[in-house]
Amino acid sequence: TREHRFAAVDLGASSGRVIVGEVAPDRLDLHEAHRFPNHPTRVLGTLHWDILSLHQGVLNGLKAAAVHTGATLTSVGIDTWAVDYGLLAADGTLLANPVHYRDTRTDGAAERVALTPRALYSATGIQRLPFNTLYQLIAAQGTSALAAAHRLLLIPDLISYWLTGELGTELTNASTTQLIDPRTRGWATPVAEAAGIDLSLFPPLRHPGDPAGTLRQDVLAETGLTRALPVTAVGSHDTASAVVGVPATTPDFAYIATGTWSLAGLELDAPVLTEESRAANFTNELGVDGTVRYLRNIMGLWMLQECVRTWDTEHTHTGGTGSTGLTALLQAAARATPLRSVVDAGDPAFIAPHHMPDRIADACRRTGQPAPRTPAETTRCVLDSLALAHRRAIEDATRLSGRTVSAVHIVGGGVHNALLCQLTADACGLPVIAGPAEAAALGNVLVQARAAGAITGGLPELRALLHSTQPLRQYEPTGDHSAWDRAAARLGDPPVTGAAT
Ligand code: ADP
Ligand code: LRH
Repeated sequence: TREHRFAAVDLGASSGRVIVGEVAPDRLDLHEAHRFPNHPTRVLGTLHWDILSLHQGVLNGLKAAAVHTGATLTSVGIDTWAVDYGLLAADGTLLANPVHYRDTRTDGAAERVALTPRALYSATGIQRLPFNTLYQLIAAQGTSALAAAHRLLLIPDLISYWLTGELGTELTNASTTQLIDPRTRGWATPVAEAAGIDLSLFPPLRHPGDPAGTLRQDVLAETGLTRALPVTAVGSHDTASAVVGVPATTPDFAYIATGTWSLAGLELDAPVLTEESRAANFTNELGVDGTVRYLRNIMGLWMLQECVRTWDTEHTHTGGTGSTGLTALLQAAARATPLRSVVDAGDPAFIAPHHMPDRIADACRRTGQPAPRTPAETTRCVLDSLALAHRRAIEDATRLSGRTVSAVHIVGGGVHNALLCQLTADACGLPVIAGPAEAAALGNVLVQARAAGAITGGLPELRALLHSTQPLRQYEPTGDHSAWDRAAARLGDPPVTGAAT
């Protein structure tokens, strides 16, 4: 059989990458053509994405992909983090540099929506996170950029526009705006009206697998790609692509996409819009092939990244942010006292940058636990806390959806963190299947490959191909399970065994 090659552009909050996937019905090989850092930049007090440098990273990545494949790519797909956007003038000019979701301009914006939290949840199914696009747009009301805007493009749609000149709004990512009705999978017009948001800013919706234009001449010239190359819409929300990239072989699985965030939950066929679900802050984001990503956002490895950044500037931990420093830190954390102190890794108080070790220590003191003293102790606290939050999310998701789970899949950068994977297995009392780390890029490649006819089938078939081709590692639960109940109780959580029935 003939192989096809696809370029997946996958922009994460910590790094961007362009990955080439070589696909045949029984083969799936990945090659990382290019990886580049993603450094947000504060200007006049506002935290921005450095969007032009990210776009240059994409161009450099496509150039590297062209070299690697001898310019034989079949198509390109783009996924990035959710919720953020760029505003365009009528002539297509970017009116302002996109703002980072961790910027504090959205503080208090949720309180300014003229809808009750209950009405908003039953209309959109989206969890309350301060940076949902809805709240960002409310915070931006009255700014000259929004007043002048002709179009609003979510980040993957903006990159896609710069590559092709074509406008569109991809559905999986659009669902994170909190302006989509998960039952109709179309715009939640009453919500937009109540919030004073003009939905005509969004170009028409497109779906994963739809054509999204062809690379512009200037992009071809700059990247050394030779012929009019199609861009295919994929699950352009990185988490949508990562969930396609879960190598599950049975339907009763939970997933945790671990990177900057941990996104922990279940794949469902229909949204859960109950009051209990709202109170538990579960989200119903839209997935590929009509699915729903029923999950909760957990702070994820961001907490550790920010600690390492702080220690580095203070010269407390001289290992550096590179992978050697991280490996040494994780080895020390593995030897630290288990479950000495835990924090609520779902607490939005950890969203903003800066002073992460202090904020963690404060949270421990507030809950009557010893504050971690060393980088190893702090790291252990973060990983124990993430494992505990993973367990709680999976328990809550199963209870609220009436589903059962026999295994937990971990995908994303956290796959490289064996301690986190083992602690998650221990906390959940379930086997953890770890891998692939580049699940978002793989999900991106698979949706392109199916659109191009290189492979066929639904999500189970795509996942079977992942399962048979990608290296995976299984972690069995160990240790005293009740220790996790006792740790959870320190945060005020009821024992999970009781909650699950
Ligand atoms: P994102 O897509 O949000 O940018 P990733 O999925 O790339 O994030 O995950 C990044 C995280 O993965 C890092 O913060 C780090 O904690 C973890 N990670 C990556 N490589 C390693 C490694 N070699 N050892 C341990 N952890 C790693
Ligand atoms: C992960 C992610 C997550 C969103 C957050 C803003 O990269 O897309 O699903 O909640 O970024």
